[in-house]
Amino acid sequence: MRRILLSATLVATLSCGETQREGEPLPALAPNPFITHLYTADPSARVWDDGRLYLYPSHDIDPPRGCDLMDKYHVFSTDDLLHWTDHGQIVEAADVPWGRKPSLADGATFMWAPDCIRKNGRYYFYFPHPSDDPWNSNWRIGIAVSDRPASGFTVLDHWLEGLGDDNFAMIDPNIFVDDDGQAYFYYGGGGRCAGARLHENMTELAEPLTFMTGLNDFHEAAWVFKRNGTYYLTYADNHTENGRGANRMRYAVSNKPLGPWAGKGVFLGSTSCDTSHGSVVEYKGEWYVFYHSSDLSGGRGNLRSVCVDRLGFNEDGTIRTVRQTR
Ligand code: FUB
Repeated sequence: MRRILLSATLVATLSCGETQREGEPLPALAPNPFITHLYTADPSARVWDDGRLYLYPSHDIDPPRGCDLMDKYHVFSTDDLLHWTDHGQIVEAADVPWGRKPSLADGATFMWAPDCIRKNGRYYFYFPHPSDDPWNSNWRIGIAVSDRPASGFTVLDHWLEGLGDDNFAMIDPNIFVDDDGQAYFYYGGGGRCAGARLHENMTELAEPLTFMTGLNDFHEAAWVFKRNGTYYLTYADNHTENGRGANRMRYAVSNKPLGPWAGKGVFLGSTSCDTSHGSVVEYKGEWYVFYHSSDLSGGRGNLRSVCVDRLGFNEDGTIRTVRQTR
Protein backbone atom coordinates (compact mmCIF):
# COMPACT_ATOMS: atom_id res chain seq x y z
CA MET A 1 0.00 0.00 0.00
CA ARG A 2 1.42 3.37 -0.94
CA ARG A 3 0.26 6.70 0.44
CA ILE A 4 0.46 9.47 -2.09
CA LEU A 5 0.97 12.83 -0.43
CA LEU A 6 0.23 15.64 -2.77
CA SER A 7 1.92 18.99 -2.43
CA ALA A 8 -1.21 20.66 -3.66
CA THR A 9 -1.77 24.34 -3.81
CA LEU A 10 -4.76 24.20 -1.51
CA VAL A 11 -7.00 26.59 -3.27
CA ALA A 12 -10.70 25.83 -3.36
CA THR A 13 -12.17 27.41 -6.44
CA LEU A 14 -15.77 27.55 -7.52
CA SER A 15 -16.55 26.72 -11.09
CA CYS A 16 -19.57 28.30 -12.70
CA GLY A 17 -22.78 27.18 -11.06
CA GLU A 18 -21.52 25.06 -8.21
CA THR A 19 -23.78 24.79 -5.23
CA GLN A 20 -21.70 25.91 -2.30
CA ARG A 21 -23.42 25.66 1.08
CA GLU A 22 -23.51 28.95 2.87
CA GLY A 23 -20.55 29.46 5.17
CA GLU A 24 -18.89 26.23 4.04
CA PRO A 25 -15.91 26.43 1.69
CA LEU A 26 -15.74 23.73 -0.96
CA PRO A 27 -13.04 21.16 -0.25
CA ALA A 28 -9.78 21.68 -2.14
CA LEU A 29 -8.97 19.26 -4.93
CA ALA A 30 -5.51 17.96 -5.74
CA PRO A 31 -3.96 19.44 -8.89
CA ASN A 32 -4.53 17.40 -12.04
CA PRO A 33 -3.39 14.82 -12.83
CA PHE A 34 -3.51 13.65 -9.24
CA ILE A 35 -1.80 10.25 -9.61
CA THR A 36 1.71 10.68 -10.94
CA HIS A 37 3.77 7.67 -9.84
CA LEU A 38 2.23 5.48 -12.56
CA TYR A 39 0.01 6.06 -15.58
CA THR A 40 -3.72 5.53 -15.12
CA ALA A 41 -6.78 5.91 -17.34
CA ASP A 42 -10.53 5.20 -17.51
CA PRO A 43 -11.33 6.05 -13.87
CA SER A 44 -14.43 4.48 -12.30
CA ALA A 45 -15.17 6.23 -9.00
CA ARG A 46 -17.24 4.57 -6.27
CA VAL A 47 -18.13 5.53 -2.72
CA TRP A 48 -18.44 2.60 -0.34
CA ASP A 49 -19.95 2.49 3.11
CA ASP A 50 -16.62 3.03 4.88
CA GLY A 51 -16.98 6.65 3.73
CA ARG A 52 -14.01 6.52 1.36
CA LEU A 53 -14.06 7.19 -2.36
CA TYR A 54 -12.43 4.36 -4.33
CA LEU A 55 -11.04 4.65 -7.82
CA TYR A 56 -10.83 1.68 -10.18
CA PRO A 57 -8.88 2.86 -13.24
CA SER A 58 -7.00 0.96 -15.89
CA HIS A 59 -3.21 1.16 -15.92
CA ASP A 60 -1.18 2.37 -18.91
CA ILE A 61 2.16 0.60 -19.19
CA ASP A 62 5.36 2.54 -19.83
CA PRO A 63 6.89 2.14 -22.38
CA PRO A 64 3.56 1.94 -24.19
CA ARG A 65 2.38 0.31 -27.37
CA GLY A 66 -0.96 2.03 -27.84
CA CYS A 67 -3.27 0.29 -25.34
CA ASP A 68 -1.98 -3.21 -26.20
CA LEU A 69 0.25 -3.77 -23.17
CA MET A 70 -2.18 -2.80 -20.43
CA ASP A 71 -2.05 -5.87 -18.20
CA LYS A 72 -3.07 -5.05 -14.62
CA TYR A 73 -5.25 -2.95 -12.35
CA HIS A 74 -4.47 -0.97 -9.20
CA VAL A 75 -7.07 0.44 -6.76
CA PHE A 76 -6.80 3.88 -5.17
CA SER A 77 -8.81 5.53 -2.40
CA THR A 78 -9.19 8.83 -0.59
CA ASP A 79 -11.32 10.44 2.07
CA ASP A 80 -10.65 14.05 1.10
CA LEU A 81 -9.84 14.10 -2.65
CA LEU A 82 -6.38 15.42 -1.73
CA HIS A 83 -4.57 12.47 -0.24
CA TRP A 84 -4.75 9.25 -2.21
CA THR A 85 -3.66 5.76 -1.26
CA ASP A 86 -2.50 3.28 -3.90
CA HIS A 87 -3.69 -0.07 -2.57
CA GLY A 88 -1.60 -1.88 -5.17
CA GLN A 89 -2.44 -4.39 -7.82
CA ILE A 90 -5.65 -6.42 -7.59
CA VAL A 91 -5.90 -8.31 -10.91
CA GLU A 92 -3.60 -8.99 -13.86
CA ALA A 93 -4.04 -10.60 -17.27
CA ALA A 94 -2.29 -13.79 -16.17
CA ASP A 95 -5.09 -14.34 -13.60
CA VAL A 96 -7.74 -14.73 -16.32
CA PRO A 97 -8.14 -18.46 -17.02
CA TRP A 98 -10.20 -17.96 -20.19
CA GLY A 99 -8.16 -15.03 -21.53
CA ARG A 100 -6.53 -14.75 -24.94
CA LYS A 101 -2.97 -15.99 -24.52
CA PRO A 102 -0.50 -13.16 -25.24
CA SER A 103 1.89 -15.73 -26.75
CA LEU A 104 -0.65 -16.36 -29.52
CA ALA A 105 0.62 -13.35 -31.40
CA ASP A 106 2.24 -10.29 -30.00
CA GLY A 107 2.32 -10.24 -26.20
CA ALA A 108 -0.68 -7.93 -26.06
CA THR A 109 -2.67 -8.13 -22.84
CA PHE A 110 -5.61 -5.71 -23.23
CA MET A 111 -6.86 -5.15 -19.68
CA TRP A 112 -9.04 -2.15 -20.55
CA ALA A 113 -11.50 0.10 -18.73
CA PRO A 114 -13.00 -1.61 -15.63
CA ASP A 115 -15.75 -0.91 -13.12
CA CYS A 116 -16.51 -2.18 -9.61
CA ILE A 117 -19.78 -2.48 -7.72
CA ARG A 118 -20.74 -3.58 -4.22
CA LYS A 119 -23.68 -5.95 -3.95
CA ASN A 120 -24.82 -8.27 -1.18
CA GLY A 121 -21.73 -7.37 0.86
CA ARG A 122 -19.27 -8.36 -1.87
CA TYR A 123 -17.26 -6.34 -4.40
CA TYR A 124 -17.62 -7.30 -8.06
CA PHE A 125 -14.87 -6.01 -10.35
CA TYR A 126 -15.76 -6.13 -14.07
CA PHE A 127 -13.14 -5.78 -16.78
CA PRO A 128 -13.07 -6.18 -20.58
CA HIS A 129 -10.60 -8.69 -21.97
CA PRO A 130 -10.41 -10.69 -25.23
CA SER A 131 -10.83 -14.45 -25.02
CA ASP A 132 -9.25 -15.33 -28.37
CA ASP A 133 -8.03 -14.04 -31.74
CA PRO A 134 -8.99 -11.91 -33.56
CA TRP A 135 -8.89 -9.95 -30.32
CA ASN A 136 -11.27 -7.14 -31.30
CA SER A 137 -14.04 -9.60 -32.17
CA ASN A 138 -13.69 -11.59 -28.98
CA TRP A 139 -14.14 -9.16 -26.12
CA ARG A 140 -15.64 -10.71 -22.99
CA ILE A 141 -16.38 -9.18 -19.63
CA GLY A 142 -14.39 -10.77 -16.83
CA ILE A 143 -15.44 -10.66 -13.17
CA ALA A 144 -13.26 -10.74 -10.06
CA VAL A 145 -14.89 -10.96 -6.64
CA SER A 146 -13.74 -10.01 -3.16
CA ASP A 147 -15.10 -9.35 0.32
CA ARG A 148 -12.95 -6.21 0.43
CA PRO A 149 -12.90 -3.16 -1.88
CA ALA A 150 -9.17 -3.03 -2.63
CA SER A 151 -7.67 -6.49 -2.14
CA GLY A 152 -8.44 -10.18 -2.15
CA PHE A 153 -10.01 -10.36 -5.63
CA THR A 154 -10.35 -13.74 -7.34
CA VAL A 155 -11.10 -13.89 -11.06
CA LEU A 156 -14.05 -16.17 -11.86
CA ASP A 157 -13.41 -19.01 -14.28
CA HIS A 158 -16.16 -17.78 -16.60
CA TRP A 159 -16.96 -14.43 -18.12
CA LEU A 160 -20.23 -12.52 -17.66
CA GLU A 161 -22.87 -14.82 -19.13
CA GLY A 162 -25.61 -13.77 -21.54
CA LEU A 163 -23.78 -11.31 -23.78
CA GLY A 164 -24.09 -13.46 -26.89
CA ASP A 165 -21.57 -13.90 -29.68
CA ASP A 166 -21.39 -10.50 -31.37
CA ASN A 167 -18.77 -8.86 -29.16
CA PHE A 168 -16.90 -6.86 -31.78
CA ALA A 169 -15.39 -3.81 -30.00
CA MET A 170 -17.81 -4.25 -27.07
CA ILE A 171 -15.72 -2.99 -24.13
CA ASP A 172 -15.97 -0.73 -21.06
CA PRO A 173 -18.38 -2.45 -18.63
CA ASN A 174 -20.39 -0.26 -16.28
CA ILE A 175 -22.79 -1.30 -13.52
CA PHE A 176 -25.57 0.86 -12.11
CA VAL A 177 -27.65 -0.19 -9.08
CA ASP A 178 -31.05 1.47 -8.91
CA ASP A 179 -32.82 2.57 -5.74
CA ASP A 180 -34.76 -0.72 -5.58
CA GLY A 181 -31.49 -2.71 -5.58
CA GLN A 182 -31.80 -3.90 -9.19
CA ALA A 183 -28.39 -3.87 -10.90
CA TYR A 184 -27.98 -3.00 -14.58
CA PHE A 185 -25.06 -3.80 -16.86
CA TYR A 186 -23.93 -1.53 -19.72
CA TYR A 187 -21.07 -1.83 -22.18
CA GLY A 188 -20.17 -0.76 -25.67
CA GLY A 189 -17.71 0.51 -28.20
CA GLY A 190 -17.37 1.18 -31.89
CA GLY A 191 -20.65 3.13 -31.91
CA ARG A 192 -22.83 0.57 -30.12
CA CYS A 193 -24.00 0.71 -26.52
CA ALA A 194 -26.08 -2.03 -24.91
CA GLY A 195 -27.47 -2.80 -21.48
CA ALA A 196 -29.58 -5.24 -19.51
CA ARG A 197 -30.73 -6.09 -16.01
CA LEU A 198 -28.19 -8.17 -14.14
CA HIS A 199 -29.16 -11.37 -12.35
CA GLU A 200 -29.03 -11.20 -8.55
CA ASN A 201 -25.87 -13.35 -8.71
CA MET A 202 -24.13 -10.48 -10.59
CA THR A 203 -22.43 -12.94 -12.95
CA GLU A 204 -25.05 -13.28 -15.68
CA LEU A 205 -27.59 -11.12 -17.46
CA ALA A 206 -31.20 -11.50 -16.36
CA GLU A 207 -32.56 -10.64 -19.80
CA PRO A 208 -31.39 -10.15 -23.40
CA LEU A 209 -29.37 -7.02 -24.17
CA THR A 210 -31.17 -3.86 -25.24
CA PHE A 211 -29.28 -1.54 -27.57
CA MET A 212 -29.42 2.05 -26.32
CA THR A 213 -31.19 4.57 -28.53
CA GLY A 214 -30.97 8.36 -28.57
CA LEU A 215 -27.22 8.65 -27.90
CA ASN A 216 -25.62 11.18 -30.26
CA ASP A 217 -22.23 10.16 -31.66
CA PHE A 218 -21.61 7.36 -29.13
CA HIS A 219 -18.08 5.95 -29.19
CA GLU A 220 -17.39 4.14 -25.88
CA ALA A 221 -17.08 4.58 -22.08
CA ALA A 222 -20.71 4.34 -20.93
CA TRP A 223 -21.37 5.40 -17.32
CA VAL A 224 -24.87 5.55 -15.79
CA PHE A 225 -25.90 7.41 -12.65
CA LYS A 226 -29.15 8.77 -11.21
CA ARG A 227 -29.86 12.21 -9.78
CA ASN A 228 -33.24 13.52 -8.60
CA GLY A 229 -35.05 10.65 -10.31
CA THR A 230 -33.38 11.21 -13.71
CA TYR A 231 -31.04 8.62 -15.25
CA TYR A 232 -27.91 10.02 -16.88
CA LEU A 233 -25.74 8.10 -19.35
CA THR A 234 -22.34 9.70 -19.96
CA TYR A 235 -20.01 8.51 -22.73
CA ALA A 236 -17.12 9.41 -25.01
CA ASP A 237 -17.90 10.69 -28.49
CA ASN A 238 -15.93 10.39 -31.75
CA HIS A 239 -14.81 14.01 -31.99
CA THR A 240 -11.59 14.79 -33.90
CA GLU A 241 -9.58 17.99 -34.25
CA ASN A 242 -6.84 18.71 -36.79
CA GLY A 243 -7.02 15.15 -38.04
CA ARG A 244 -6.50 13.50 -34.64
CA GLY A 245 -8.77 12.09 -31.98
CA ALA A 246 -10.03 14.65 -29.48
CA ASN A 247 -12.92 12.76 -27.92
CA ARG A 248 -15.23 14.61 -25.56
CA MET A 249 -17.69 13.43 -22.93
CA ARG A 250 -21.36 13.73 -23.78
CA TYR A 251 -24.45 12.76 -21.87
CA ALA A 252 -28.05 11.77 -22.38
CA VAL A 253 -30.98 11.48 -19.95
CA SER A 254 -33.95 9.19 -19.50
CA ASN A 255 -36.70 8.38 -17.03
CA LYS A 256 -35.82 4.69 -17.33
CA PRO A 257 -32.49 2.94 -16.75
CA LEU A 258 -32.34 1.38 -20.22
CA GLY A 259 -33.67 4.37 -22.14
CA PRO A 260 -34.78 5.48 -24.64
CA TRP A 261 -32.33 8.34 -24.11
CA ALA A 262 -32.50 12.02 -25.01
CA GLY A 263 -29.10 13.39 -26.07
CA LYS A 264 -28.06 16.52 -24.14
CA GLY A 265 -24.64 17.35 -25.54
CA VAL A 266 -21.02 17.77 -24.49
CA PHE A 267 -20.19 18.47 -20.82
CA LEU A 268 -16.44 17.73 -20.83
CA GLY A 269 -14.43 19.08 -23.74
CA SER A 270 -11.38 17.49 -25.31
CA THR A 271 -8.32 16.96 -23.15
CA SER A 272 -4.71 16.47 -24.26
CA CYS A 273 -5.61 12.84 -25.01
CA ASP A 274 -7.27 11.36 -28.08
CA THR A 275 -9.56 9.10 -26.02
CA SER A 276 -11.94 10.22 -23.29
CA HIS A 277 -13.37 8.11 -20.51
CA GLY A 278 -14.88 9.15 -17.21
CA SER A 279 -17.24 8.62 -14.32
CA VAL A 280 -19.56 10.82 -12.31
CA VAL A 281 -20.01 10.43 -8.56
CA GLU A 282 -21.50 12.26 -5.59
CA TYR A 283 -19.17 12.43 -2.59
CA LYS A 284 -19.84 14.22 0.68
CA GLY A 285 -22.64 16.26 -0.90
CA GLU A 286 -20.75 17.44 -4.00
CA TRP A 287 -20.64 16.03 -7.52
CA TYR A 288 -17.41 15.20 -9.33
CA VAL A 289 -16.32 13.98 -12.74
CA PHE A 290 -13.25 11.76 -13.07
CA TYR A 291 -11.57 11.55 -16.48
CA HIS A 292 -8.11 11.26 -18.01
CA SER A 293 -5.66 13.43 -19.90
CA SER A 294 -2.17 13.01 -21.35
CA ASP A 295 -0.76 16.10 -19.64
CA LEU A 296 1.74 14.17 -17.51
CA SER A 297 3.28 12.19 -20.38
CA GLY A 298 3.00 15.00 -22.89
CA GLY A 299 1.10 12.57 -25.08
CA ARG A 300 4.00 10.12 -25.27
CA GLY A 301 2.59 6.92 -26.70
CA ASN A 302 -0.83 7.92 -25.47
CA LEU A 303 0.14 7.43 -21.80
CA ARG A 304 -2.73 8.80 -19.71
CA SER A 305 -3.32 10.04 -16.16
CA VAL A 306 -6.52 10.41 -14.18
CA CYS A 307 -7.98 13.79 -13.24
CA VAL A 308 -10.93 15.02 -11.19
CA ASP A 309 -12.99 18.20 -11.35
CA ARG A 310 -16.23 19.46 -9.92
CA LEU A 311 -19.48 18.86 -11.71
CA GLY A 312 -22.29 21.41 -11.61
CA PHE A 313 -25.96 21.02 -12.48
CA ASN A 314 -28.44 23.65 -13.60
CA GLU A 315 -31.87 23.96 -11.99
CA ASP A 316 -33.37 21.90 -14.81
CA GLY A 317 -30.93 19.05 -14.23
CA THR A 318 -28.71 19.71 -17.23
CA ILE A 319 -24.98 19.40 -16.62
CA ARG A 320 -22.79 22.49 -16.78
CA THR A 321 -19.65 22.43 -18.87
CA VAL A 322 -16.77 21.22 -16.73
CA ARG A 323 -13.92 23.59 -16.11
CA GLN A 324 -10.79 21.45 -16.46
CA THR A 325 -8.27 22.44 -13.80
CA ARG A 326 -4.57 21.65 -13.58
O1 FUB B 1 -7.94 2.19 -21.91
C1 FUB B 1 -8.27 1.38 -23.00
C2 FUB B 1 -9.44 1.94 -23.74
O2 FUB B 1 -9.21 3.28 -24.14
C3 FUB B 1 -10.70 2.02 -22.91
O3 FUB B 1 -11.34 0.81 -22.72
C4 FUB B 1 -11.48 3.02 -23.72
O4 FUB B 1 -12.60 3.54 -23.08
C5 FUB B 1 -10.41 4.05 -24.02
O5 FUB B 1 -10.24 4.95 -22.95
